Amino acid sequence: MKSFLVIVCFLSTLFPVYSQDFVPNFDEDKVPDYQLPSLLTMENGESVRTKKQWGKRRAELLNLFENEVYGESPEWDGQITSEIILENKNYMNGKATRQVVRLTLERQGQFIDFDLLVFYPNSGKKVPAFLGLNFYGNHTISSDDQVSVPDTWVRNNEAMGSANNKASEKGRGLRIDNWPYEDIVSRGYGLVTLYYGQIDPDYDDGFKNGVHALYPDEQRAASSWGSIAAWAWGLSRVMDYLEEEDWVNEKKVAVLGHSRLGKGALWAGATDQRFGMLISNDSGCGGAALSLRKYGETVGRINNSFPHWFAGNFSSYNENEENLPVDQHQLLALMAPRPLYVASGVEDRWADPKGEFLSCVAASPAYELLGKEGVPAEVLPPLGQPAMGGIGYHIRSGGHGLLPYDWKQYLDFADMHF
Ligand code: GTR
Repeated sequence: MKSFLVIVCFLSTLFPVYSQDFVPNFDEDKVPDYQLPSLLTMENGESVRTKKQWGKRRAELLNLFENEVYGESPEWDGQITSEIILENKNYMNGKATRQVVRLTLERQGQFIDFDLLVFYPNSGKKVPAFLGLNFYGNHTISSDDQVSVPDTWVRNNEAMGSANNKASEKGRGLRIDNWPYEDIVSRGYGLVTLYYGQIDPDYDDGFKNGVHALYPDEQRAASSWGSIAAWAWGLSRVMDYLEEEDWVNEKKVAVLGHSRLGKGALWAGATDQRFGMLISNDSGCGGAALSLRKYGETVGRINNSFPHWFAGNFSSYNENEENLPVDQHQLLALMAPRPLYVASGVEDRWADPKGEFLSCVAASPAYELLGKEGVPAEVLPPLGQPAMGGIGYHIRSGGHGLLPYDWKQYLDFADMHF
């Protein structure tokens, strides 16, 4: 009996059980024939040939993604105040400043706090910076206990020391490899990160908590903002703050996100053109991967597992991708002409690495129209051989994760463009 259980456990790591009625396709031969919705044809049938026409096409596409996929986020009409609650100007032997900055967003008597963990080089110059949400709290990116553990809702994860939706000291420092601030600062960049659950806790509560609570009178509709849009909206509020800061070059802020937060980073780039570079790490379905391929995670599967991530309308395309008026290459094109990097892990089949690459290829004509290079590869590049143009892409060995290899490429890509 014991050996039977061991075999079952071993097999389930090779073939994860997703749900009784969903069998993901991981077979390239079973990818259906599909035709992507046209990038450079207006809804009225006109071809897009000029920058001006692209401006109109971009607005059409943004509107479709807002209505059908992520939901429309409200305009910000509140106040943001900031307070430095921790500062060390002699961090990394004097090379860096580290801060915790609390942003308080206030709107019509409702408040929410975002705690930013900030590192920047003491160069005395305005520097480019990476901005990204983290999964388990800022304390996971700090080995000293000055950076506090979040007291808001956290996903349960034994390895990260969170249980009963509470974070704990056990997670301290465990994610420093995912956020290698020493390398980032040594190469002349700042890093700003915050815990994503402070913006919107990642569970279905009917869109009442997190930043949704700043809009208590909002009438929820099938096109209202889901959690991915809320995380993206939160990134824009951080940008509001960064625009006022002396140490950062606000034209050179790269938003980076992994997985669900990669979906959020892309939506932030689509809705807010102040971000100067966008980086999607293993974002998969609803991120960089093409939905029409139905490889790995599908629209139906993601909406069933995470009903709060997207606009309600997105679920009308469950097992009905053919009727989606947009696909994700058009989302990537909304970043143009700003530099965009998409990265995959070869074992991360759930996120459809090939679909992420093909999406970059199909987004490239928008870059070319705006005088930039798209992704400089026609077929999936070999493992560990990044293709870097206006769009960068790599597929590396290994699975789902934000790894030092990924960061090395992002830093090189930022050097190339910033
Ligand atoms: C998975 C989800 C993916 C991806 C991932 C993550 O469960 O199916 O779309 O977002 O979570 O965020 O780690």
